[in-house]
This record gives sequence, C-alpha cells and structure tokens, in this order.
Amino acid sequence: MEQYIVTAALPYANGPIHIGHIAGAYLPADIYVRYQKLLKKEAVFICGSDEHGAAITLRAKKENKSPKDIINFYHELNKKSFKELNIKFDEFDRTSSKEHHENASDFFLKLHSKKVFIKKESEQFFDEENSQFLADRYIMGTCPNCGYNHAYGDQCESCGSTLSPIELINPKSTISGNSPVLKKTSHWYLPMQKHEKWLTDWIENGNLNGKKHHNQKKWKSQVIGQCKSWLKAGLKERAMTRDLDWGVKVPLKDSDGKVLYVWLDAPIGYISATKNWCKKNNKNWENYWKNADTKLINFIGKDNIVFHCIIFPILLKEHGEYILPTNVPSNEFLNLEGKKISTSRNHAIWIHDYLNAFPNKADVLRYVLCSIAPENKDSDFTWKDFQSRNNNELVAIFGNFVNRVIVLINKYWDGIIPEAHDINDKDGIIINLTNSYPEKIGQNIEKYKFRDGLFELMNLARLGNKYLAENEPWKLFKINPDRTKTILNISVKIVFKLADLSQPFLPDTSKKLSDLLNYKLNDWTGASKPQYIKGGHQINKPLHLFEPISDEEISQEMEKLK
Ligand code: B3M
Ligand code: ZN
Repeated sequence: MEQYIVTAALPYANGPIHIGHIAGAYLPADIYVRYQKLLKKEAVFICGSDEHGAAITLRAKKENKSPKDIINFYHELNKKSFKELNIKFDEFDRTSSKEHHENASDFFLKLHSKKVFIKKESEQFFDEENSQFLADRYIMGTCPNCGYNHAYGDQCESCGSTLSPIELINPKSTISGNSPVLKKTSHWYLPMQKHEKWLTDWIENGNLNGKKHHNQKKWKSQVIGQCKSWLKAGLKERAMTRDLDWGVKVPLKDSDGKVLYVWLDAPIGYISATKNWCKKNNKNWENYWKNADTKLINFIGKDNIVFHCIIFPILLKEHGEYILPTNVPSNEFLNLEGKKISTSRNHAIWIHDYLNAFPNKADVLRYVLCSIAPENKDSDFTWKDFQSRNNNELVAIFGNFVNRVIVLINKYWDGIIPEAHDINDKDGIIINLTNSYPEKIGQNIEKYKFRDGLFELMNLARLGNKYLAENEPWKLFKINPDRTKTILNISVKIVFKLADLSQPFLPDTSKKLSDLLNYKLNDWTGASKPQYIKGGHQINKPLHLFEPISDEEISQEMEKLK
C-alpha cells in the first residue's frame, strides 16, 4: 500500500520558532498531511527538535547555562507553540534521546564499515585558553571580501559570502576573545564528488538505479536550480565529524572529543522519530523507510536544500537499504516588514508571543501565512497586511457569508434548514460550481500550491456572498417564501462545503462550523460528493467565526518590533 512519511525540518532547540519557520516549512507540511489523511491515505507526520551543533552550545555559553538546559527549555516551548498553532505532528521527537544517539551511531558505523568515509588530517583553529577546537561559528574576524569586522568563520553576514575560518583577517575566538592557534586534528570526510553522476540523473531526470523514481516535473524549479548549481560548481569532500563535546559521539576508537556533524545526525533524526512513533503504534518502521512504496516528502526552507537533496541522499544511498525523498518542497524566505527576519537582532514574530497577544487566533495566522507563503520567491509579512487580510477577507468574506446564512435560517425557521423547492438554471450553476471546489483545492495541494488552494477556498465563500447578494432572500421572504427556502438551502450547502474544505487550512474554523451546523465533518471523498442537505436538519445559533482586529492592536505589535 502506498504511504507517506512527511517530514518538516527539525528546528534547532536554541531559540523559539517564528513566523518564517511556520510559513517556510511547518504550515505547508501540516496542510499537506491533513489533506492526505482526509483522502484516507496513510501519512505519518514527523518532526522534532534538533538539539546538537555549535548553535546550541554557543547559546548555552552566552546564557551561562548547560546545553541540556537550553534544549529542554526550547523543546518544550516549541512543542507547545506547534500544538497551539494546530501543527499536528504524529511524532515530535528530539535528537538528544538515547534512542536517537544509538540510531545515529549505528548509521555512522554501517557507513564506516562500508568505507564510505575517508579519514583525513587537517589544521583547525584551537582556543588554547579553553583547550578546545573552535567550530566555524565560534570564530569571528574581518571579512576578506568586504572588510566587515564581525564576520563568522563560515559566513559574512554583511556581504553574504561563504567563508572558511582561515580566510578571516585577524580571527578571534568568540569564547575567550583570544587569537586562536592552528592545530592538527583528524576527521571523517564524505567524498561527495564521487556521487555527482547519479545525483544529477536522480535530481534532473527522476531516475534512480536505472529506474524511474519520481516525477521531477513535480519538484520546484528553484530546488532543482539550486541543486544544479551545486553540481555544476562540483561537489567536494565534507567533514562528517566535529571536535565538540556536545552531540552524538563518534563511535570509533581514538575519537575522543569528536561528535557527528550535526547535519549528519539531524536528518537521521527523521528515522529515529519514525521508529519511536512505530514503537508506540505497534508498527514496523522498516515498512516505511525501507519500502519503495513509501513516498518520503521533506518540507524545508531553502537554506536546507543541499542537505536534503545532496548530502543526506548520498548517505541514505550509501547505506543501501533506505528510500530517497520523492520530493523536497522547499520554500523561500519570509521577510518581516521589508527586512530579513533575524533572531540575533530580535527582528521576528515569535509564535508563542503571537499566541499570547492573539489567543484563539491560530487560524488567522495560519490564514495569513498561507496566503503570503514564499512558495516560489521571498515574500513579506507586514502587520498592516495581516490586519487587512483578517478584516477584509476572513471577517468580510468568509465570516460574513456564514453569518448571514446562519442568521437567516435561525430568523425565518428557528434554525431548521428549509427544503429546496424550485431549483432554476442559475441555482444549478451555483450547485455545480460548489461541487467543483474539492477537486480544485485538492489539485492545488497535490502540487504544493497551498496559496492557490486557500485562495480557491475563499472563492467558494465569495461565490456564496455573490449568490446571496444577487438573490436578496431577506427581501423575498414575505413575497415568495418558497423561493427564499431554495436560496437558503443552496446557501447553507456552501457553508457545509466550507466546513469540510477548510479542514486542512483552518482546523479551528472547520471545527467551529461543524459545531454550528451540528454536522460531522466529511473526509475529502465525502466532501467531493454532491451534497444534498435535507431540509429539517437543525443547526445552532449564529456565532462570529472571526472578529475585526483594531488599529490599536496592530500598532502595539508594530511597536514591539522597534
Ligand atoms: N535544524 C537547520 C534549520 O533549522 C536544521 C534543520 C535540520 S533538518 C534535518 O535551519
Ligand atoms: Zn563580507
């Protein structure tokens, strides 16, 4: 049976998650999984905290805490944020677990025994005062390209160039402030250049081991484009281990003080998390990860493309038993008020802050972030636009339509849906159009076009509003009660469809509609069948699905960004 393992990039547990993370990976993944589940497909949604790497130890040092304190705090905080935003993982694991350490360690050993790595000696910066090798991020100096004097050992954030620590002018250890010395160390390297040929055929043509593996036309052009440029530039060897005391220990002799490179261990975290989920649910994990019928879909942001499309696939293939991703739908970046979101400069909207300021408005943020998601190019979040999408779209279109229908049915017939009488040609067109939306929306989701899918959902509400405006049932009630019944019967059908079809995008809203309508929500197949809502069904009293957001609320949020 065909099944899906859907992953969303494991967020680093060194800080809270923000709107850029959500729009980039978690929301599209969540919509996709909810939709597959509504199609009754087996889909397992995998995520967890990425708890290793220099980013974590750096944060711990800064705050004078242990790495454990940091990851425990952010793991819980982020888990809660996801939950409250209705990002519904089947498993939200963590890479510090004993199980993951064993799993990653075994994975490395298997590759090591297959002679996948080359051990090599090199010189690396060492902080003598703290007697430790320095990860690239622990070294700062002057950029040789632009002269910026706070460039990191791996990148200059001013001119954007990729650096290696020895290129920095006047390098300094960020731990002690001293000039580091070069010292010999050895690491295990992955010679990626050996894999260029099959990677090219796999990414560009969708072929793997001489067989068709996936439809490369379904991959986003910017993902293929980025891979192509890596391949064109030529792949190099890359160290798969690091001198660090935090991470998965290298399981070999003479490797004291060495851990697996975080980008080796984190993707293996997807497998560990699946194993964990399988254990709880009495399933065999190999049926997923070692089964050609599984579609592995990795939702990520664009800075993670090379790891998911090149490095991890090499490791999976070298291991020999694992499947490779069917698709890696990566998004571009979301900016905030015209500027790059930045954790260090605190230019961000943190999810836990949003949920504090706007309790019970998870769907509003989901709606806005999906509407502006950076699916093909970078996009921008502004508070003004957030307010206008809430007030002019959710309130004025979706909420207003639903409210008018529910109010009228309550007013005229005490909440009992009337039977349709004389369906005319124009009504027929509306009914047919309404019935076309499950397919329209579903097609967009299948193509990872979540913005368009959501836009179609709103079009269904627009259709309802237009139908009401053209027929003005409130004017007809006294003159032609039967016609009024038909119009409201057809209108409420649209509300039922909205309830079903908003499930992947706006789960709280669909739940509210389900309560309002006294109605058990359909799966996607059920929603795709023409619905004939019988007269006589009792619905509940009207309630407001959405409420306007005031200028004051928006100014307050904008103030926080200053
Ligand atoms: N934690 C990087 C990031 O958050 C990293 C993703 C791991 S996915 C296996 O951008
Ligand atoms: Zn620079």
